[in-house]
This record gives sequence, structure tokens and C-alpha cells, in this order.
Amino acid sequence: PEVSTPTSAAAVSQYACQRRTTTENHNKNLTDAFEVLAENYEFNGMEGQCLAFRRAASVLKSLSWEVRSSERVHELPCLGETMEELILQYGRSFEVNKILSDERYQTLKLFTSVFGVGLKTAEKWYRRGLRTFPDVLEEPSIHLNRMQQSGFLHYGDISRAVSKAEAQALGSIIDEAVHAITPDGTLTLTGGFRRGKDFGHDVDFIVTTPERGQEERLLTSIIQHLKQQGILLFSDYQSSSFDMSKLPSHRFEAMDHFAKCFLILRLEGREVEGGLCRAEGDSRDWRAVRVDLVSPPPDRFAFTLLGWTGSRFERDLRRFARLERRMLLDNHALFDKTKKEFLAATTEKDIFAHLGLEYIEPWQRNA
Ligand code: TTP
Ligand code: MN
Ligand code: MN
Ligand code: MN
Repeated sequence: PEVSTPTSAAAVSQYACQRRTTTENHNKNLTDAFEVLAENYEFNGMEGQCLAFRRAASVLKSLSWEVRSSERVHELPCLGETMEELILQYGRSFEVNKILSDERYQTLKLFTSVFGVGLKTAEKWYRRGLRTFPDVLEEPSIHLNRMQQSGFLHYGDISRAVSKAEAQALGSIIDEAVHAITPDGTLTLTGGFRRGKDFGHDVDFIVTTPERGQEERLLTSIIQHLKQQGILLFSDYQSSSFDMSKLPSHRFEAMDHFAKCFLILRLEGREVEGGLCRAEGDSRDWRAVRVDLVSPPPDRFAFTLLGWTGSRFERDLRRFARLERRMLLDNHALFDKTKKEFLAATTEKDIFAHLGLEYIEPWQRNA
């Protein structure tokens, strides 16, 4: 399959896993506009339209040239006529501006930006006439769960981007915790920072131990260790429900079943080279940061790494596997439906090879 950066629009694959997409986006105005439209469709329960705009934005992100007119656009995959029209109007079209100033859109965007608040909760609050954080916090009939309470408490800090230097500092802290527990444990950076992004909304790590069946204990020990250091501000631990014999999920956006935790950690300024990312006028020498940890069994590591490296790339890998190879892929395993067997992998390269795909580096997966 053709995966080099094509200059011809006709050579662009409809699957993100057959495109190389770096963090350099030559069509940011357009993809930002498409993301607003996609999000608005999502807020209105129109999932098909939402997906169509996200796929189109992902195609535009992979291009090495800036789209200026619709002339080469109709050769591109995933870009329908509505989208061509939008490209002609260019970026912040009337429709996008209308959404951006819409009260419902603004409120749902605000509420879902709180850690622990999903679309359902945000809609419920909106229907009750709530529009601002004080509205929510002062409404006596609203019960916030533990995650939402922490979300509001640390809102300023955790809605602020995490820098690479901060991610590195957190890596050292967690690496130390892992090694204090088991000398042959490993810590691997994943998520957006593994894709080479300069900033993220959190930091994602995979922790492993070579001893089978010890992965859950490793995670709970790490949490305990962070607590003893006084830097654990919040922790939501989910134990493993992984079942080896189950087939990979058919669903695109399936969560995995490994032991994992969603944390908020206290990061000290002195730990970070070049200092913390802080709001202007904030003189504290620490900030709160979101961290995700997942702990798969050792033989599932490659699947977890590929899955958690994320972006649209990973969604399309699953879609490609299913539609083009009759295989089922998720964060746990790869199953060949023709041969009726699981395919083993110790590295990401093994998985690409099983799928008959050219290997694509993590920093080329910003789809
Ligand atoms: P995110 O951390 O949400 O996204 P990101 O790291 O790509 O971007 P950002 O810089 O904004 O943080 O998710 C990383 C990947 O983890 C994403 O592809 C989804 C995956 N994931 C799972 O596969 N299973 C899970 O249970 C969870 C929570 C995440
Ligand atoms: Mn370029
Ligand atoms: Mn992340
Ligand atoms: Mn995450």
C-alpha cells in the first residue's frame, strides 16, 4: 500500500493508518473549523455526521500542502460536497461562527471541560437552566461525584496544558515509584507525548512487571507510594476485567479491560526543568496535573502501547483490520477471523506486519 507523503490527492488513503501525519498541520484553520462542526454534531447526537467531519479533518491533517480551493479536494477521500463548500468559504465560515456563539454549544463545551463530566451530565445541567460553574456549584440539588469534585477543585490547573518538561518530570517521579516496588518493572510513555506533541491535556504511561499476574498489585503499590510521598491529589483505580478468551471488541472506541487509574498529581516547580506552566499572577511553586496509568499483562504490552498511543490513527487501524483483513484488533489482542486464531505480537511492528501494513512511527500518527 502507498503510504509515502503523496503530493497527488488521489493517492491519499481513506485510512489514517495508511497515512503519515506529523504534528505539523498545514490546514489548521480548516481542521479547527471542522472540529467545531464535529463537536456540535456530537452535542446534538448526530454521530454519523460527527464521525464524517472528524475523518475529513484527519485527511486534511495528513496533507503536506495547504488546501486553498476545492480543485484538488474532490480527489481526496472522506471529503464530501458539504465539506468542499466549507473549504471554498474557508475556515471560520458563517456556520462555524454561529456555533461558536451558540449558548448551548458554549455551555456544553464548558461543562464537559471539567474532569469527570461527560456529555450526558452536561446536558442534564443545561436542561436545568444552569449555564456557569457557580450555577452548578450553588445548586443544592446537584450531587457531584468524587471525580467531579476534584475536577472543579483543580480546574484551573488541569485545564492548563502540560508541557514536555512537566511530562518528563512526572516520568521520573513515577519511574522512581515503579523501581522502589520492583527493580525489573518498566515505565513507558504513551499517548500524545509519545506522538511527539509539545503539549497535552494529561500524561499517559504504561507500567509493566515481567511477573505474570502481578500487574494489578504493581499499580496499587504505585498509588500507595505516591500517596506516601504526599503528591496524590486524586485517584480513581479500576481493577482488571481482562478475559484472555474473549474476542477483541467490535466497537471502535472501546475502553480496555486492563488495570488502570486516572490520577491528579501534585508537581513541584523544582522538579521541572525550565519551571512550571502556570497562569499569569500565580505564584505557587506547584501545580496539579492529570496522569493516566495502565498496567497490562506482559504479553499484551504491544497491543496496549499501540492502542494508547492513540489518535484517529488507532481507530482506523481497527477499522482497517476489520474491513480489509477480516481481523479484530483492540488494546488487548489481534484475532484473525479467517484462520480463527489469535496472532501474537511482542512489538508494534509485529502488529503492523500481521495487518500487512507498512510500519508508521508514533510521531507520524497524529491523525
Ligand atoms: P488521551 O490521553 O485522552 O489523548 P492523547 O494523549 O492522545 O491527547 P492529549 O495530549 O490531549 O492527552 O488518550 C490517549 C489514548 O488512550 C487514547 O487513544 C485512548 C486510550 N485509552 C484507551 O485505549 N483505553 C482507556 O481505557 C483509556 C482511558 C484511554
Ligand atoms: Mn511540510
Ligand atoms: Mn494524553
Ligand atoms: Mn489520557
